[in-house]
Amino acid sequence: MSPPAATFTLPTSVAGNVVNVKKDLGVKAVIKGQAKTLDELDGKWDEFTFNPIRESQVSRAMTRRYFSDLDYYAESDIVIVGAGSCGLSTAYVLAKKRPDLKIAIVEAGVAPGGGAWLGGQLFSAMVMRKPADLFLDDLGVPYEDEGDYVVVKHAALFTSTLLSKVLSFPNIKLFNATTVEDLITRPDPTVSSPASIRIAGVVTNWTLVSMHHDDQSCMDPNTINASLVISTTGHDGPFGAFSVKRLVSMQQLEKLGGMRGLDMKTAEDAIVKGTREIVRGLVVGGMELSEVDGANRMGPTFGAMVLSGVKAAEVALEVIDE
Ligand code: 48N
Repeated sequence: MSPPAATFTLPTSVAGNVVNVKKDLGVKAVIKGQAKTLDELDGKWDEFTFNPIRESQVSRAMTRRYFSDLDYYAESDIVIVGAGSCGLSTAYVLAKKRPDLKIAIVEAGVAPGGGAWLGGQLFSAMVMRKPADLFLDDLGVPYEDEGDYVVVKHAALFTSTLLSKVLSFPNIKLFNATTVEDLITRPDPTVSSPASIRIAGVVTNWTLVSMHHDDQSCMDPNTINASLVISTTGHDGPFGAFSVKRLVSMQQLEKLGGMRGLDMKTAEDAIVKGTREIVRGLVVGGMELSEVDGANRMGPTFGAMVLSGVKAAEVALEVIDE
């Protein structure tokens, strides 16, 4: 399922020079004499030239697609907040299981991936304790088997593979450089206490705008309505643990549990087992959860992130149709 294709016509000035124009979104213009394979370009650099383009075509190619996506995902089935290892793992499992669902991922950073581009202390290798190797097998990421755990030779190999698979799904759109700066709420009719809410989407803004609300007024946000929000915003960073902190300020959570000291064995089991729907319409996973339950941190091992993502996807499919 993809947003409706943007339609536009090629300016006649270019069409005249084009040997073969295919009237589709990815209009391919073949100019006489160009190579047909990469190897054929060898030694032809003197007569080489790019196909013609007007700057307005580049601008329209970007803006029409972006705003068509923004319009299409304004009503999403699921919004995932945070494209770190947990959020991306959740997206991967959901998109595979339910190609019918419209899934928007909102990531504050320009670069998605969160803390999973490096192993620990800026080292490259990434450790995952079994059975998280099952996720790597499903993803097709090679690793060295060390018995009770496996080692991916570079964390970026894992994250780039996961990211490329997630971005290839037609029912997923990543809005990066975009921050969730609030939650859309509704009274929760299924709970007696009047103050109870259910989450019905997210409030977003360009991240650079979100970071300057103190020095510019009235930079109002945008919104995405969704049946379910999955928050995986991590335990630190400028926006870390966003949703659970917002639930405390909305008196939906009494207080933050506060992440405990490092204890790999305790932490990883707790994060995976604790992944759940915190309030109706909001599932929390990954290290953001440690701020709710006061779970220990696990440091430089990532098995709990991917399996928390697997569990968050399972919980989401259980509750989304409620
Ligand atoms: O990688 P993170 O920070 O979070 P997780 O939970 O996916 O993975 C955590 C993991 O990297 C660890 O911290 C490891 C295991 N270490 C543990 C330890 O003990 O130290 O990704 C969260 C993403 C980031 O990319 C943020 O930019 C993004 O969420 N984010 C947001 N995006 C949109 N709107 C927001 N409000 C927001 N807040 C954070």
